[in-house]
Amino acid sequence: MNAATFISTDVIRASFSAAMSSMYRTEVPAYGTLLSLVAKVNAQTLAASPELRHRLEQTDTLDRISEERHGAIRVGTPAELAMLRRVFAVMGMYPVGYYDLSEAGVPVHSTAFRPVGDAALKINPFRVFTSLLRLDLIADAELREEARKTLQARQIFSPKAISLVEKAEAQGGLELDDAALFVKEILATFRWHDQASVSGDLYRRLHDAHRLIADVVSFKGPHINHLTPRTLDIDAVQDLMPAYGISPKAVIEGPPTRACPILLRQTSFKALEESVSFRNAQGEWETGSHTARFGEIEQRGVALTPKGRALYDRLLTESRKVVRPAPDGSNADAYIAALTDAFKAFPDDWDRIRKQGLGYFRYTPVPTFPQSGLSARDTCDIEALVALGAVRFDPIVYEDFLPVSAAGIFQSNLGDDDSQKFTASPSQREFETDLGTPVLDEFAHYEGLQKASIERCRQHFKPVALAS
Ligand code: OOG
Ligand code: NI
Repeated sequence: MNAATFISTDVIRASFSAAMSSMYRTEVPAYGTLLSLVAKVNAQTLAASPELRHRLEQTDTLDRISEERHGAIRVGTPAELAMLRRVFAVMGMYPVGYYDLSEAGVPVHSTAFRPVGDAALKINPFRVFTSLLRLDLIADAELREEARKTLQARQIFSPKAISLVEKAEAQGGLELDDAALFVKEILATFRWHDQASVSGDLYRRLHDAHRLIADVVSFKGPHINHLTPRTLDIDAVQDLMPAYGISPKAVIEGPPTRACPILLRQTSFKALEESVSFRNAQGEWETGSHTARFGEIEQRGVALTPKGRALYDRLLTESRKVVRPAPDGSNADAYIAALTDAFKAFPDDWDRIRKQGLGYFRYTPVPTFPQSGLSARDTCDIEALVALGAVRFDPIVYEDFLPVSAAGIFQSNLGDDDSQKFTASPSQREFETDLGTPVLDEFAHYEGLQKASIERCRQHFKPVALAS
């Protein structure tokens, strides 16, 4: 087998992301509307801010934005999760981070499969937030057993999909025809099924335990539940959504509006009520409904260091002590005011964020800088290089998720009446055992990117300094 004829994992991922987007546009037309709105706002934002355009061009990240999105799926068993890990690896996507959603009243824990490393991210940063249902959080033992049996009985991957994953692993890649078939077969795993695989009665009991349990257990497969394009101005999209016939949730999750965006801001529109059918005791189909699929948009900012993240978490908690956002949006203005007020304590210019060690940055040599004037000492000191104007710095984009925001998104889709509570019970160890591998530590990853960029700057100037 000739490795040279294998299709790159980045190309398979880009092709899968495009296929997923086109499928979801057909399944949920409002997603298509959202895509056009985001494209329009992004173009306007770039036209109005040459500085932002320049930064994106300089860092070679302008092109990826129009193609950028994340999706979310929820699976029911450790075996399904472990197989997904193998599926995503064929597309160059690896599990990063652990998210415990139980503390937010959602009986799942999660990771994000995504490309790692600069080159792969630039080509296509497609990510999939992947949750595993925690049956251990269902209190009713009988119902738990029924749910377990139902999940055990299903096979969410086609035999062809499985054999292509095995082939990719054995050969070290896939050739063109196999790669195309792989995309098609895996896409089918995530499509919507309007015929439930459980009876209406079981569906209702699962639904009463938690709406999300019904969503995971009742269907043939883990339908994609949303796809999220990336916008450069989330406030503008939020304001324009109603004019496009889409009604957004009341508040944007995450940090408030800022000159220098940090982490992640997200908003969504409510899940659709969709018609589904269930088999009754006589084996006939009965019509019912299910709400699961929704739309979301996000704006990404700088990745924060542990110190920056601790400050973010503290300020968010402080603001929520003043006002907690009500699911019906009734106190949205008061919440936004409290949030904005709390975040006055977070520096809002890139240099202070950088100097105080709150965010991660990528350093690049300024090509026009005359190298001859540098002393050996300057070239070893990144601060000196920055001060001299020999090196520029750009924020490293946050590629991951935020558990509190994820919980807000989950909640807004569960409806205002869902008050089930679980005790926080993170269990990263079990999750990683089920997954079959540890998840990557996001901080270590960003730190590595920053360090490598500093090293490249040093190398760039070093030979000249030594010669002088
Ligand atoms: C996932 C919710 C989390 C995000 O953007 O934070 C998420 C889900 O609803 O399954 O996608
Ligand atoms: Ni999402």
